[in-house]
Amino acid sequence: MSNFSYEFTRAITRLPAPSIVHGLRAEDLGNPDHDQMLKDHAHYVLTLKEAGASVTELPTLEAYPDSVFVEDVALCLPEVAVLMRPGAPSRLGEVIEMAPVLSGVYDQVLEIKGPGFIEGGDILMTAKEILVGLSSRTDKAGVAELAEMVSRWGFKLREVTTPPGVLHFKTDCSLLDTETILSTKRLDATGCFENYRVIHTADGEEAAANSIRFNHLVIMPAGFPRTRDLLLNEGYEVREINNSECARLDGGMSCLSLRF
Ligand code: CIR
Repeated sequence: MSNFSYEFTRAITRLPAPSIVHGLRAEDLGNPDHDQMLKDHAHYVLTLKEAGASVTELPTLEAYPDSVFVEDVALCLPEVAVLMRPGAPSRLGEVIEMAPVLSGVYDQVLEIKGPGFIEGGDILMTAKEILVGLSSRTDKAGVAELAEMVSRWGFKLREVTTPPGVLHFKTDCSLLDTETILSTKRLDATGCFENYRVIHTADGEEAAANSIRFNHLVIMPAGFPRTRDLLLNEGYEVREINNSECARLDGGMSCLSLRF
């Protein structure tokens, strides 16, 4: 039986626009270098293909600086795609751009209508449930609307919290296999992963938590050798991608694709 939480056939990505220099960020660490980001993005897409993905590569959207972070605008379940309602006002228009793309792939595309807000970066699908972290971008009303919507396919949704100062729930965790989560210690300390096996990122390597499992590969940001070695010792097959530019905008591996 296939496992919908990390076995996928398709991914959607979007090329970073030159306007990426205006992307949102919690802290000013300097502007990302667009040329470097294009190289990293090409490597990311190639690695998704190595993992077995058929990748739909969308063109740049200059009007939306953060549009490379496609994960936040939709939730792609096996049966249905749900368009999100980003809590960042500058990102609302990205949803309208993604709608026709998903309609071309899915028989059914639903949308979060509000008044609540919810972003894909706050949603972690596991084999048994959908975890959604409240954050500065995702509120209770957004979670409730999604919970009601997906209950019709039998999905169980659990509302959890994101530690203060962390942009999205998945900034601090990722799914490694049906029972294993890679998490920062600060997120795990909230108790949200009690029913899972948890591997902690190495101290000082918290940014490694935003990785993805796509079929046989774990795709993680480069530069976190102790966490990489932990994963290798656990038997995971790992690929590392330079993430220096996305990191300036609080982005990591999960944000850069929709996977289904
Ligand atoms: C933002 O603040 O919305 C973007 N600069 C980064 C979004 C990262 N997305 C994600 O973690 N899923």
